[in-house]
Amino acid sequence: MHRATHRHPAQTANVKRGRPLSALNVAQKILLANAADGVTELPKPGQPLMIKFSHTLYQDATGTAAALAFEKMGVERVKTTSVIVVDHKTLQVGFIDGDDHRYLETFSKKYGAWFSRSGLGICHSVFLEDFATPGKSVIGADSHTTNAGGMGMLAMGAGGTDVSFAMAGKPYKISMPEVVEVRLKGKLHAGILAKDVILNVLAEIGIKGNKGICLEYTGEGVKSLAVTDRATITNMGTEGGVAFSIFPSDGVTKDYLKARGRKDAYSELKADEGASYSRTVEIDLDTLSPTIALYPRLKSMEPVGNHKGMKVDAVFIGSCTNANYPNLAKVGELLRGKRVKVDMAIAPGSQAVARMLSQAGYMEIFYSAGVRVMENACSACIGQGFSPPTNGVMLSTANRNFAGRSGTESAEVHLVSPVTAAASALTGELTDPREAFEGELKIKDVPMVVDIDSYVAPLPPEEAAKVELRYGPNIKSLPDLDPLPGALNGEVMLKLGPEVTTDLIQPAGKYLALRSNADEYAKQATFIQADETFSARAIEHRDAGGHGFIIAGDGYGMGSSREHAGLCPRILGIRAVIAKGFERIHLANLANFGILGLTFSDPADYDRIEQGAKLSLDTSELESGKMTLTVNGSEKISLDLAQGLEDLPMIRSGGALSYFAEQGS
Ligand code: MIC
Ligand code: SF4
Repeated sequence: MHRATHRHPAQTANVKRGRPLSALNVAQKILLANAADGVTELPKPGQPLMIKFSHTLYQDATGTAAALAFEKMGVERVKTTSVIVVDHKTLQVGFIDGDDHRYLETFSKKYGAWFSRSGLGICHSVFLEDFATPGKSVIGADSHTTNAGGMGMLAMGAGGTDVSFAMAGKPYKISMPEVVEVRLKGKLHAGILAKDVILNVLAEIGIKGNKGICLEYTGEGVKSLAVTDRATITNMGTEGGVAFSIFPSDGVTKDYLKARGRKDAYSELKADEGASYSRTVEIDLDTLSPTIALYPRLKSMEPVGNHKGMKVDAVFIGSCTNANYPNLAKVGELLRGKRVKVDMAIAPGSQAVARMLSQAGYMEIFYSAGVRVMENACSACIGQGFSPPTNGVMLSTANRNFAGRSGTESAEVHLVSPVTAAASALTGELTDPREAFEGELKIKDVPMVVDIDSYVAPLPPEEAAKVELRYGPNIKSLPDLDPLPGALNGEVMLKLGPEVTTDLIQPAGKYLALRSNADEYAKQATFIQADETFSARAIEHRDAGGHGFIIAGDGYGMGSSREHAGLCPRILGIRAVIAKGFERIHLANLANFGILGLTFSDPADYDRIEQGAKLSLDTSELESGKMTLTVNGSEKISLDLAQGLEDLPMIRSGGALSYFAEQGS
């Protein structure tokens, strides 16, 4: 039998039926519309729901591993509208990145995906411009895939393996979220951007403990927001850890699609009269002020005024969050006829944005203001160039400011809106943008640049069949992972505190080049910032037959969707992570690579295990969801399985790919 016809374990989940709902909100409507065949009602919050995604997205940092996984699935052609974008690894110093790009291009041609070459833009920006479709759904191997929620699309991030399964046509299991309404009152005023809105939403909902919810934006304020503004807001729902965020699809959406030459993609999406929500958060746009998210990990969201005068060494304006035309044009208006006092770089979100800036004359303004214009790519957002100096302070318009992500461990990166960043570059210190202009901050209107021919379009099946995949010396196929042993016996290789990010587990920056060579990536980078002896110790322990454990606090695996944060520790012999709590995407990634995710039944027991402690765990008990851990031969600690029971067969078999292969044999 053909392998692709077998079921991913996620598929076998029993979809529990809830009560039929009469008046539906937008989130419920879109979930129902994209539910897998046979699902006619929504389950209760927390219960599994199978989604059949219409679109999938890969980028080049997570995409090579995901593509290698897809290859192993033995499927002839993608079953979704698939988009593959080169945007992260664009430094291309040496052959490694170029080889990855060529591999992804041949992969796209062979399997029927759209391909966007390096320099054409950031995956979420180009996806919004040319592919996002109201009412449809996308799952992407990048946590900010949520960006397309601004278009009224069900848009979620996941690990690359899960995205590949979706691309192969498999339904994907989500946990039915509670729908939280974010009601926007009033309208945005000059100098206040969508970035300030989302930072204030995050201040309201917090950045932890939100994985069971999704956010639906409602209220009169919605219509004053452009599609790009809406996308900024849904993009950064990820920083709050929510499953997804969604805006309705309305006249603003229709006009945007029309301007992009895609009017047929429009459909209306609105909540039914009387639709209800699990709770409501109200944001009054009229009263918002420019906001800053302090380093690190969006520690707190505060009015810029609280830190006015903070000295700034460098300013970066870019990233999928807000490097769109209206925002960058506003930056142009602020800089018109002036000169910046500190190093400043701008990276437009896409080539279309860059061309519009150029046509409107803003590129000339940037250059004459002394700004460095970088590539239309992720660039400094992911430490690919423009790293700040030692102990430097950088203002960035990106969505994340994890320690070390900028490429400079000692630097502090604070997150602000593009106009706050530009106003501060003019003074050399944190500045309220409203001090830098008078009136409305009007921008030049230019027609949208649409260049669909810039993509490599999917080849017809007969031609695709002739394409040969091209690898390179650094592209190594994914390792075979052995099954879970009946008992785990080994040491705590590392004990960590709360909020361990995937950047701490598996850093990007200069290590990004190694994404297609998991063995080397594991050896050189895993936990390097936490403990540079980690990988050598883990390898020694693994080779001596030990099973490695990680102990951590709450929020383990927050941040990026990168599955290498599961795969690389697994290669180094880690078989279980015991934490006070996990983030959604990372927990799924651990399961996909056969690593057990376990939580303390009593969180206080975290204090009873030290690094180096000898642990043993009988894995035959796992099906009960509860188990007893033995510490140093005698002490007992009770643990709960954090992953779903339906994930166990996959974890037992060593991970998603081996499970899939077993099922197909
Ligand atoms: C990020 O912003 O951290 C990334 C790089 O886009 C990641 C994906 C990755 O780790 O490659 C993400 O957000 O998922
Ligand atoms: Fe790229 Fe940064 Fe967006 Fe991630 S958050 S996709 S690195 S621009």
